[in-house]
Amino acid sequence: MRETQSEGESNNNNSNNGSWTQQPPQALLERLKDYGQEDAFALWDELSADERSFLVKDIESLDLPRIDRIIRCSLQSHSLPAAAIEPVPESSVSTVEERTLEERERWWKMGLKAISDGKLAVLLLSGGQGTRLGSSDPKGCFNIGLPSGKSLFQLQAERILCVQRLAAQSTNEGSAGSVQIHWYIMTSPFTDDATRRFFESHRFFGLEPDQVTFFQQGTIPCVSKDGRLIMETSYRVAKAPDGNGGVYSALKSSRLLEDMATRGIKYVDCYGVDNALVRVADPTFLGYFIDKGVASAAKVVRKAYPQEKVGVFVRRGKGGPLTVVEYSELDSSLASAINQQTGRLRFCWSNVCLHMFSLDFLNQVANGLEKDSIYHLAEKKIPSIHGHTMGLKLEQFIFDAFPYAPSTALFEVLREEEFAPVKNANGSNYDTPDSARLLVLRLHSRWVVAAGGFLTHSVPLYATGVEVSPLCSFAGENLEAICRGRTFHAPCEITF
Ligand code: UD2
Repeated sequence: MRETQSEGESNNNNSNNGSWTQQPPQALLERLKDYGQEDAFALWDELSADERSFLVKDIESLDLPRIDRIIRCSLQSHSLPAAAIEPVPESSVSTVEERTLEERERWWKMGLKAISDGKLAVLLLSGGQGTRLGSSDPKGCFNIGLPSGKSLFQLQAERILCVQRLAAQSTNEGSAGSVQIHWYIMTSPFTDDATRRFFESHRFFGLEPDQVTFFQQGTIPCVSKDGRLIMETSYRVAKAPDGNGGVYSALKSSRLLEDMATRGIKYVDCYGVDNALVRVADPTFLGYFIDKGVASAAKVVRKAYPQEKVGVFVRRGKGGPLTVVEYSELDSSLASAINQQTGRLRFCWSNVCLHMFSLDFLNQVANGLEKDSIYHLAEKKIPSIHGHTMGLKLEQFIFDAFPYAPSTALFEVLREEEFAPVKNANGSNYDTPDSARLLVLRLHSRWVVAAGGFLTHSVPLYATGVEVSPLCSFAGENLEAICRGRTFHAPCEITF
């Protein structure tokens, strides 16, 4: 396992080792005044010497010109009317309906070949705070209650192991041990330590430790609606992760794009941790991506209902680039707009945080970051010296990069096969560990029956059912030898 830290915040070493006079350092106070942020020192007189030292170091760690530019540009941009959007042209979407068996098989083989050639890396976005789930642990640690009790991290690690095996078998040598997929895992200060400890305590779920690289995304101060820094305590600025779009600057500052190039990586499969059905390192998606020769691609599902909390792919203006409008920013009338010809939602292709990028494109994005000062604003309750106060988190989104892609392809997948979000605590109406578990068990039950197995109850009961270990099967393949003619009783996990 390799450790890298993103520079994230510049270190400025002119603090005078903490022995403070009665006044804040004048130069620093003047810099704060330049940006209207002198209130950060408002409680100076009440602070102890240690607290004063901490506060000065905290302020010095901020790249004030950059943060000021982001706050101003983002607040200004937010007040402007949203640019006109159009549905994506159907020609941009590879639909399940039109996909032939020959194509699926060809893409699967192309993907396995590229994986066996070491050209694919996996990039996991795991810096989010699982506040909606009600768990203080990183989301990947979450056990959704499957018969195996496996966490999301373990399910994903075992899918990587399965693809490695399939790729090795697909090559002439067929040597099972020769294929290794490198797994880059982006954490944040809120998830890093617990994530590393979880992997170590589970011995990396059977992966080689040195095929996993953890790196941290940056953080950015939380601000009031008029752009002032919010103080979490009297000597600490409130900060939050800079959004899953912070991955680009984190990859750059951790020098991991060079690391990928050194490993011969050409393609990066990038996904969100909180999807129990995510097909990590999906050979079919990779084969499609290579076959289309695009720089970026995303898996999409048909939106289930207008208010579903998913981004939707749109085109900015006539002939404009593809991008995503997040659910929190899509006008409700547009979310409900119906295509009169088809009767379907006008904006129906949902982003499900399943992306594929060429390494060249990631380098292009990472080198073009400076000009990107517009962050999304999320209105949240922020812990502050005045208790929880309504403030703004500033985030970049992973899909903000799509408009810079020379070409983006959308690959429809079935939500019942590949999208089981784990967002909200059990008891909520949707996207809970219970609903995700049910989706997994229903899919696996279909796999077992299709492979000639029998189930003592065909549709999983609410609580449990029959689970297929990712070590056995990635997408339902190779189950005949295990299942044919056998009867399975819930709860159970089918494994080697
Ligand atoms: C995300 C998508 C949304 C839809 C939905 C489906 C984004 C911006 N939005 O919405 O369009 O696909 O998922 O479930 O992708 N993360 C980080 N660092 C951060 C914030 C988030 O790594 O600073 C990760 C997080 O751990 C998760 C993923 O990004 O793996 C999405 O997290 P989210 O909860 O911010 O996004 P959500 O569910 O609101």
